[in-house]
Amino acid sequence: MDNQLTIALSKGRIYKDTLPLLEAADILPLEDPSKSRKLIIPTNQENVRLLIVRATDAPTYVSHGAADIGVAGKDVLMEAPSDNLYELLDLQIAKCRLMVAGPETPKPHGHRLKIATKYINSAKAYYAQKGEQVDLIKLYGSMEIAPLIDLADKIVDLVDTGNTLRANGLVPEEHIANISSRLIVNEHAYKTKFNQINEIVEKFQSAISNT
Ligand code: PRT
Ligand code: MG
Repeated sequence: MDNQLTIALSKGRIYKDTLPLLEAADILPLEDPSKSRKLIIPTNQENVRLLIVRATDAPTYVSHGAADIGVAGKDVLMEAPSDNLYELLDLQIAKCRLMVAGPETPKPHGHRLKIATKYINSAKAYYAQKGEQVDLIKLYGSMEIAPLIDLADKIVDLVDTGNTLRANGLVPEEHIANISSRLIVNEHAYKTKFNQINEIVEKFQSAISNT
């Protein structure tokens, strides 16, 4: 019987914050992905392995069953909803806020508001719900630059401490959503590997409520 379990997660803050939860489930990675170049990390449990993927790709691996379970930011799940997966737990990690931010002293503009963001769908939904017509400009990173060089009037981005905004003369203006990471599970794997997955879910759950 195939009792191999594959867990997709990104390195960086999600890995760092998921590690204590994995430990609570007695899953101990045999290598540190921040030091290793390996993208498939074995664990102390022979049949459990970690896939180190881009944060935005974790739901794709789980949706297609290439990973059985995974960890993904709510920002990623909101922006590109995936089929064939359940969002089982709010892991209460990698928390931040999705916000509108703009220059401390906004420049007057005679056009529709231009918003630069990598969260096009979330921004579109937010402004539609406000009944405001805006032009959206897709960027893949360093959004904070856009208002400084007049590519856009404002940005929609994740904010944690606010240091990145401040360093670029921007201020948070509107709160769109609270963000945290979620445990996602492939629907088919949840049936065929229920006991194995459910044990992890329960151990994660009690580790979360103990913090
Ligand atoms: O390369 P890519 O960015 O696609 O993915 P990644 O593998 O680098 O992922 P990572 O670690 O950047 O982000 C993974 C997840 O962490 C995101 O999907 C969020 O759910 C969550 N998270 C929590 C954050 C932040 N906090 C955060 N502060 N993701 C990004 N940031 C960035 C933000 O975009 C901005 O540039 O940090 C900056 C703001 O931080 P402060 O503290 O200066 O406000
Ligand atoms: Mg990043």
